[in-house]
Amino acid sequence: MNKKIALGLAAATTMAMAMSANVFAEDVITIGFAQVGHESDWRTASTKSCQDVFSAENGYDLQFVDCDNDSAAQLEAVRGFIEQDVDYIIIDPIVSTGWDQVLTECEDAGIPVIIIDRTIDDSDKYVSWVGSNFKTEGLAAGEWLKAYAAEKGITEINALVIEGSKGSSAQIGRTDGFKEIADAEGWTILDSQDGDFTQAGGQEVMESYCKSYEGQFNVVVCQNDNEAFGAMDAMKAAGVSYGINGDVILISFDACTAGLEYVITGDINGDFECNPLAAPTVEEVIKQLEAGETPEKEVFMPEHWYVAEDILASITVGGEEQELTVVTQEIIDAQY
Ligand code: GZL
Repeated sequence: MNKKIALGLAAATTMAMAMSANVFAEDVITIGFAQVGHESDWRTASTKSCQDVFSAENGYDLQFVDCDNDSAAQLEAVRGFIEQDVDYIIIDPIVSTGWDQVLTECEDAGIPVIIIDRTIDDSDKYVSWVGSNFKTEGLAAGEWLKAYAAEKGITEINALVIEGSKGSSAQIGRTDGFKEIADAEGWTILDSQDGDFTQAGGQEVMESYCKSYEGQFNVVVCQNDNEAFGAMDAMKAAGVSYGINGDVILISFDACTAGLEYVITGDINGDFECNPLAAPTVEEVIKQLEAGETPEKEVFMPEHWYVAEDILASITVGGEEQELTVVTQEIIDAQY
């Protein structure tokens, strides 16, 4: 082959590769994801769900920011995504307020925003929210405790609550839901403090509770499993027994794998699931938008109410009968 033809072919090949790369670049959907942080097993599963779905192999360029439970950093991350001119922004809002200004900036930049998990309560400038009803989770925990106490012949409830990160919709909803049942049933909530959804936070608050309320409480409500792990360590150190064979009924939320392992052993009496695996549903929302369709404004994740003992089949939450699930190894093996 003469030199001129060879050079021409090489140039054409280079052009074709550049075009295919360019075509690939245009086909890639860029997503900015401002995640709460890395405070819990639940959060780890939530992050993994997004990273698995929005991968390069699946045609995405995921710009991930771990905001380390810092609201100012989260707003800054979102503004960074606007500057990068990403195609979509996903936010799991650390707290539920202070969002309208930055969401207006996203709207002005023509970038659709999808909220996952926690809610934003002071703006509706987003396309969809995919998450859980936290008040329902709190109501379910209260309704379960009411039925469980009746079944066990427990007539007096003196509860201590270890709340999640103050101002998060998960903390607000679970607190309000459980308190609604407590007030209706005349239970006493001796104290309710912020454990920040961490194991260290749960342990610190429970250590303080064991000193301040020694011998006065028979229920501990932890607003996530990692707080429950810390609370168990603190109660053990203080000589307080808990679980199905203990003096204290222990209630938790999230139902992560490690949490359910404590349910099957009877250390946690009831664990109210909050499903972190939102990414496949978020991808469906993005595909609808790519196709010019209008997604649902709210999409609720499926959840289960897990218990250690097979003594109650169901509870009634908000007038609706809801099944209770006794934890098995098979359930644990399939959990997130
Ligand atoms: C609730 C989620 C909460 C989990 C915690 O949907 O935002 O934050 O319950 C996590 O484990 O830290």
